Amino acid sequence: MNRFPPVSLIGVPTDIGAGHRGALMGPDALRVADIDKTLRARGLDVVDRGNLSGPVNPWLPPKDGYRHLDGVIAWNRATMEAVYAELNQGRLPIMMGGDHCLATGSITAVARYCREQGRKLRILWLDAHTDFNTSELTPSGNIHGMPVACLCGHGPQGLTELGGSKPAIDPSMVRQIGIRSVDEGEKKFVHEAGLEVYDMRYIDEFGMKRAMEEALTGLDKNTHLHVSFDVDFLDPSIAPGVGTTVQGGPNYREAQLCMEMIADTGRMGSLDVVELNPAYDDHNRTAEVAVDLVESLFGKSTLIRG
Ligand code: Z70
Ligand code: MN
Ligand code: MN
Ligand code: MN
Repeated sequence: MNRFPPVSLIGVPTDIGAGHRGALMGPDALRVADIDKTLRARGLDVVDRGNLSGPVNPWLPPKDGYRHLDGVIAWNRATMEAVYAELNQGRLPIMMGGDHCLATGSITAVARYCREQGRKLRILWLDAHTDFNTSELTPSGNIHGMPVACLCGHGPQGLTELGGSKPAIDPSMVRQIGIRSVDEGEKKFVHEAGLEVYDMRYIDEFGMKRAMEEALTGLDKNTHLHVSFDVDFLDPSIAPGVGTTVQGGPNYREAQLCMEMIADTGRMGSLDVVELNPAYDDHNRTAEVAVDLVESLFGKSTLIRG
Protein backbone atom coordinates (compact mmCIF):
# COMPACT_ATOMS: atom_id res chain seq x y z
CA MET A 1 0.00 0.00 0.00
CA ASN A 2 1.13 3.51 -0.68
CA ARG A 3 1.26 5.97 2.21
CA PHE A 4 -0.45 8.90 0.48
CA PRO A 5 -3.96 10.22 1.06
CA PRO A 6 -6.43 10.18 -1.84
CA VAL A 7 -5.57 12.72 -4.51
CA SER A 8 -7.79 15.28 -6.25
CA LEU A 9 -6.69 16.85 -9.51
CA ILE A 10 -7.97 20.41 -9.95
CA GLY A 11 -7.46 22.09 -13.33
CA VAL A 12 -7.06 25.87 -13.22
CA PRO A 13 -6.86 26.85 -16.90
CA THR A 14 -5.76 30.44 -16.98
CA ASP A 15 -2.78 32.55 -17.99
CA ILE A 16 -4.29 35.73 -16.59
CA GLY A 17 -1.27 36.46 -14.35
CA ALA A 18 1.42 35.59 -16.89
CA GLY A 19 3.49 37.51 -19.40
CA HIS A 20 3.04 34.97 -22.20
CA ARG A 21 -0.18 33.32 -23.27
CA GLY A 22 -0.73 29.57 -23.28
CA ALA A 23 -0.44 28.35 -19.68
CA LEU A 24 -4.23 28.01 -19.76
CA MET A 25 -3.60 24.79 -21.71
CA GLY A 26 -1.44 23.38 -18.92
CA PRO A 27 -4.13 21.26 -17.21
CA ASP A 28 -5.05 19.45 -20.42
CA ALA A 29 -1.40 18.89 -21.34
CA LEU A 30 -0.92 17.17 -17.97
CA ARG A 31 -4.01 15.06 -18.68
CA VAL A 32 -2.71 14.16 -22.14
CA ALA A 33 0.51 13.07 -20.41
CA ASP A 34 -1.64 10.72 -18.26
CA ILE A 35 -1.17 12.32 -14.87
CA ASP A 36 -4.23 10.49 -13.48
CA LYS A 37 -3.39 7.05 -14.86
CA THR A 38 0.24 7.40 -13.82
CA LEU A 39 -0.65 8.13 -10.20
CA ARG A 40 -3.28 5.37 -10.15
CA ALA A 41 -0.63 2.93 -11.31
CA ARG A 42 1.22 3.78 -8.08
CA GLY A 43 -1.78 2.59 -6.08
CA LEU A 44 -3.20 6.03 -5.39
CA ASP A 45 -6.88 6.89 -5.27
CA VAL A 46 -7.13 9.69 -7.86
CA VAL A 47 -10.16 11.76 -8.83
CA ASP A 48 -10.00 14.40 -11.54
CA ARG A 49 -12.37 17.20 -10.49
CA GLY A 50 -12.18 18.83 -13.92
CA ASN A 51 -11.44 22.50 -14.45
CA LEU A 52 -12.36 25.55 -12.40
CA SER A 53 -13.72 28.46 -14.36
CA GLY A 54 -13.08 32.18 -14.31
CA PRO A 55 -12.75 35.23 -16.50
CA VAL A 56 -11.18 35.09 -19.95
CA ASN A 57 -7.75 36.73 -20.19
CA PRO A 58 -8.47 40.21 -21.59
CA TRP A 59 -4.77 40.73 -22.39
CA LEU A 60 -4.59 44.36 -21.31
CA PRO A 61 -1.62 46.51 -20.22
CA PRO A 62 -0.92 46.94 -16.47
CA LYS A 63 -2.94 49.43 -14.42
CA ASP A 64 -1.35 50.87 -11.26
CA GLY A 65 1.36 48.20 -11.41
CA TYR A 66 -0.93 45.19 -11.94
CA ARG A 67 -2.17 43.41 -15.04
CA HIS A 68 -5.66 41.95 -14.79
CA LEU A 69 -5.93 42.37 -11.02
CA ASP A 70 -9.69 41.73 -10.91
CA GLY A 71 -9.40 38.61 -13.05
CA VAL A 72 -6.48 37.33 -10.97
CA ILE A 73 -8.55 37.77 -7.80
CA ALA A 74 -11.51 35.90 -9.31
CA TRP A 75 -9.37 32.91 -10.34
CA ASN A 76 -7.63 32.85 -6.97
CA ARG A 77 -10.90 32.88 -5.07
CA ALA A 78 -12.09 29.86 -7.04
CA THR A 79 -8.76 28.12 -6.46
CA MET A 80 -8.77 28.85 -2.73
CA GLU A 81 -12.27 27.46 -2.29
CA ALA A 82 -11.58 24.32 -4.30
CA VAL A 83 -8.30 23.56 -2.50
CA TYR A 84 -9.82 24.21 0.93
CA ALA A 85 -12.75 21.87 0.19
CA GLU A 86 -10.39 19.03 -0.82
CA LEU A 87 -8.20 19.43 2.27
CA ASN A 88 -11.25 19.26 4.50
CA GLN A 89 -12.22 15.97 2.90
CA GLY A 90 -8.84 14.56 3.85
CA ARG A 91 -7.66 14.63 0.26
CA LEU A 92 -4.38 15.83 -1.25
CA PRO A 93 -5.13 18.51 -3.87
CA ILE A 94 -2.94 18.81 -6.95
CA MET A 95 -3.54 22.18 -8.49
CA MET A 96 -2.83 21.91 -12.22
CA GLY A 97 -2.09 25.43 -13.48
CA GLY A 98 -2.33 27.75 -15.03
CA ASP A 99 0.15 30.42 -14.17
CA HIS A 100 1.81 30.82 -10.77
CA CYS A 101 -0.44 33.66 -9.57
CA LEU A 102 -2.78 30.82 -8.55
CA ALA A 103 -0.49 29.76 -5.72
CA THR A 104 -1.83 32.72 -3.77
CA GLY A 105 -5.23 31.01 -3.67
CA SER A 106 -3.98 27.49 -3.14
CA ILE A 107 -1.54 28.39 -0.35
CA THR A 108 -4.02 30.73 1.35
CA ALA A 109 -6.33 27.70 1.57
CA VAL A 110 -3.56 25.44 2.84
CA ALA A 111 -2.50 27.99 5.46
CA ARG A 112 -6.05 28.38 6.72
CA TYR A 113 -6.48 24.62 6.89
CA CYS A 114 -3.23 24.26 8.86
CA ARG A 115 -4.22 27.02 11.29
CA GLU A 116 -7.57 25.37 11.93
CA GLN A 117 -6.02 21.93 12.37
CA GLY A 118 -3.15 23.20 14.53
CA ARG A 119 -0.60 21.99 12.02
CA LYS A 120 2.71 23.57 11.07
CA LEU A 121 3.22 24.59 7.47
CA ARG A 122 6.35 24.35 5.32
CA ILE A 123 6.25 25.62 1.75
CA LEU A 124 8.79 24.51 -0.85
CA TRP A 125 8.88 26.96 -3.74
CA LEU A 126 10.60 25.26 -6.69
CA ASP A 127 11.15 27.99 -9.26
CA ALA A 128 13.67 29.93 -11.33
CA HIS A 129 12.05 33.07 -9.83
CA THR A 130 11.37 34.24 -6.29
CA ASP A 131 7.94 35.68 -7.31
CA PHE A 132 8.35 38.34 -4.60
CA ASN A 133 7.52 41.48 -6.56
CA THR A 134 5.09 44.22 -5.59
CA SER A 135 3.35 46.84 -7.75
CA GLU A 136 6.22 49.23 -6.95
CA LEU A 137 8.99 46.75 -7.72
CA THR A 138 7.61 44.82 -10.68
CA PRO A 139 9.16 45.42 -14.11
CA SER A 140 6.16 43.84 -15.86
CA GLY A 141 2.99 44.16 -13.79
CA ASN A 142 2.49 40.41 -14.23
CA ILE A 143 0.99 39.04 -11.04
CA HIS A 144 2.59 35.59 -11.44
CA GLY A 145 5.76 37.42 -10.32
CA MET A 146 4.07 38.39 -7.00
CA PRO A 147 2.40 35.42 -5.22
CA VAL A 148 5.01 34.95 -2.48
CA ALA A 149 4.85 38.65 -1.63
CA CYS A 150 1.03 38.58 -1.60
CA LEU A 151 1.01 35.55 0.70
CA CYS A 152 3.40 37.35 3.07
CA GLY A 153 1.03 40.33 3.18
CA HIS A 154 2.60 42.62 0.55
CA GLY A 155 0.22 43.38 -2.28
CA PRO A 156 -3.32 44.41 -3.12
CA GLN A 157 -5.95 43.73 -0.49
CA GLY A 158 -7.93 41.47 -2.84
CA LEU A 159 -4.98 39.04 -2.86
CA THR A 160 -3.34 39.56 0.54
CA GLU A 161 -6.70 39.17 2.31
CA LEU A 162 -8.18 36.40 0.16
CA GLY A 163 -8.48 34.24 3.27
CA GLY A 164 -9.97 37.03 5.44
CA SER A 165 -6.96 38.35 7.32
CA LYS A 166 -3.36 39.03 6.42
CA PRO A 167 -0.73 37.81 6.14
CA ALA A 168 -1.66 34.28 5.08
CA ILE A 169 1.83 33.00 5.85
CA ASP A 170 5.08 34.03 7.48
CA PRO A 171 8.29 34.15 5.37
CA SER A 172 9.85 31.68 7.83
CA MET A 173 7.58 28.95 6.39
CA VAL A 174 9.07 29.26 2.90
CA ARG A 175 12.11 27.62 1.30
CA GLN A 176 12.88 28.60 -2.30
CA ILE A 177 14.92 26.26 -4.49
CA GLY A 178 16.40 26.64 -7.99
CA ILE A 179 16.29 30.44 -8.01
CA ARG A 180 18.29 32.15 -10.78
CA SER A 181 16.27 35.13 -12.01
CA VAL A 182 15.41 37.88 -9.55
CA ASP A 183 14.75 41.54 -10.35
CA GLU A 184 16.99 44.12 -8.60
CA GLY A 185 14.38 45.66 -6.28
CA GLU A 186 12.87 42.24 -5.70
CA LYS A 187 16.23 40.89 -4.53
CA LYS A 188 16.55 43.57 -1.87
CA PHE A 189 13.00 42.87 -0.69
CA VAL A 190 13.69 39.11 -0.51
CA HIS A 191 16.63 39.84 1.81
CA GLU A 192 14.60 42.27 3.96
CA ALA A 193 11.84 39.70 4.36
CA GLY A 194 14.39 37.03 5.32
CA LEU A 195 13.25 34.40 2.83
CA GLU A 196 15.41 31.26 2.86
CA VAL A 197 16.68 30.84 -0.69
CA TYR A 198 18.70 27.94 -2.17
CA ASP A 199 19.67 29.55 -5.45
CA MET A 200 21.47 27.83 -8.32
CA ARG A 201 24.82 29.07 -7.05
CA TYR A 202 24.15 27.22 -3.79
CA ILE A 203 23.07 24.09 -5.67
CA ASP A 204 26.16 24.27 -7.91
CA GLU A 205 28.48 24.64 -4.93
CA PHE A 206 26.91 22.28 -2.42
CA GLY A 207 24.62 20.07 -4.48
CA MET A 208 20.89 19.41 -4.55
CA LYS A 209 21.26 16.92 -1.70
CA ARG A 210 22.52 19.51 0.76
CA ALA A 211 20.02 22.13 -0.43
CA MET A 212 17.13 19.74 0.15
CA GLU A 213 18.45 18.52 3.50
CA GLU A 214 18.53 22.14 4.65
CA ALA A 215 15.17 23.04 3.13
CA LEU A 216 13.51 20.05 4.80
CA THR A 217 15.13 20.54 8.21
CA GLY A 218 12.76 20.67 11.17
CA LEU A 219 9.77 18.87 9.68
CA ASP A 220 7.86 16.75 12.15
CA LYS A 221 4.76 14.55 12.17
CA ASN A 222 2.58 17.61 12.58
CA THR A 223 3.98 19.47 9.56
CA HIS A 224 2.02 19.90 6.35
CA LEU A 225 4.37 20.24 3.39
CA HIS A 226 3.11 22.22 0.43
CA VAL A 227 5.10 21.97 -2.81
CA SER A 228 4.69 24.77 -5.33
CA PHE A 229 6.37 23.47 -8.49
CA ASP A 230 6.85 26.09 -11.20
CA VAL A 231 7.96 24.06 -14.22
CA ASP A 232 10.47 26.80 -15.13
CA PHE A 233 12.43 25.52 -12.10
CA LEU A 234 13.78 22.91 -14.51
CA ASP A 235 16.59 23.53 -16.97
CA PRO A 236 15.13 24.50 -20.37
CA SER A 237 17.00 21.60 -21.98
CA ILE A 238 14.55 19.22 -20.33
CA ALA A 239 11.59 21.60 -20.00
CA PRO A 240 11.19 23.95 -22.97
CA GLY A 241 7.43 24.23 -22.51
CA VAL A 242 7.26 27.30 -20.27
CA GLY A 243 6.70 31.00 -21.05
CA THR A 244 9.99 32.19 -19.59
CA THR A 245 12.88 29.77 -19.84
CA VAL A 246 15.93 30.61 -17.74
CA GLN A 247 19.21 28.83 -18.47
CA GLY A 248 21.10 27.04 -15.74
CA GLY A 249 18.36 25.19 -13.89
CA PRO A 250 18.39 21.75 -12.28
CA ASN A 251 18.93 18.91 -14.73
CA TYR A 252 16.81 15.79 -14.73
CA ARG A 253 18.84 13.98 -12.10
CA GLU A 254 18.95 16.94 -9.72
CA ALA A 255 15.21 17.52 -10.11
CA GLN A 256 14.50 13.86 -9.56
CA LEU A 257 16.58 13.79 -6.38
CA CYS A 258 14.76 16.91 -5.17
CA MET A 259 11.39 15.20 -5.67
CA GLU A 260 12.54 11.91 -4.14
CA MET A 261 13.81 13.65 -1.02
CA ILE A 262 10.45 15.40 -0.66
CA ALA A 263 8.65 12.05 -1.05
CA ASP A 264 10.91 10.48 1.58
CA THR A 265 9.62 12.93 4.20
CA GLY A 266 6.11 11.51 3.86
CA ARG A 267 4.78 14.97 4.70
CA MET A 268 3.54 16.33 1.36
CA GLY A 269 -0.08 17.37 1.73
CA SER A 270 -0.70 19.57 -1.31
CA LEU A 271 0.94 20.41 -4.63
CA ASP A 272 0.84 23.06 -7.34
CA VAL A 273 2.15 22.26 -10.82
CA VAL A 274 2.20 25.57 -12.66
CA GLU A 275 3.48 27.54 -15.65
CA LEU A 276 3.46 24.60 -18.05
CA ASN A 277 2.88 26.26 -21.44
CA PRO A 278 2.05 23.78 -24.22
CA ALA A 279 2.31 26.57 -26.84
CA TYR A 280 6.09 26.54 -26.29
CA ASP A 281 6.48 22.80 -25.82
CA ASP A 282 7.94 20.14 -28.06
CA HIS A 283 5.40 17.32 -28.51
CA ASN A 284 4.23 17.58 -24.88
CA ARG A 285 7.72 16.66 -23.68
CA THR A 286 7.64 19.12 -20.76
CA ALA A 287 4.26 17.83 -19.58
CA GLU A 288 5.68 14.31 -19.64
CA VAL A 289 8.73 15.36 -17.61
CA ALA A 290 6.45 17.14 -15.15
CA VAL A 291 4.28 14.03 -14.73
CA ASP A 292 7.38 11.91 -14.31
CA LEU A 293 8.65 14.20 -11.53
CA VAL A 294 5.22 14.21 -9.90
CA GLU A 295 5.51 10.42 -9.83
CA SER A 296 8.77 10.85 -7.93
CA LEU A 297 6.98 13.16 -5.48
CA PHE A 298 4.58 10.29 -4.87
CA GLY A 299 7.26 7.78 -4.13
CA LYS A 300 8.61 6.48 -7.41
CA SER A 301 12.20 5.74 -6.48
CA THR A 302 15.39 4.91 -8.31
CA LEU A 303 16.71 3.24 -5.15
CA ILE A 304 17.55 -0.44 -5.48
CA ARG A 305 18.86 -0.92 -1.96
CA GLY A 306 16.66 -0.89 1.12
C1 Z70 B 1 9.70 38.76 -13.33
C2 Z70 B 1 8.46 39.61 -13.20
C3 Z70 B 1 8.06 35.29 -13.63
C4 Z70 B 1 7.41 33.27 -13.81
C5 Z70 B 1 8.27 34.86 -14.89
C6 Z70 B 1 9.36 37.38 -13.88
C7 Z70 B 1 8.37 36.63 -13.07
N1 Z70 B 1 10.37 38.64 -12.04
N2 Z70 B 1 7.52 34.27 -12.97
N3 Z70 B 1 7.85 33.61 -14.98
N4 Z70 B 1 6.91 32.10 -13.50
O1 Z70 B 1 7.92 40.02 -14.23
O2 Z70 B 1 8.01 39.85 -12.08
MN1 MN C 1 2.28 8.79 -21.27
MN1 MN D 1 6.81 31.08 -10.36
MN1 MN E 1 9.15 30.91 -12.55
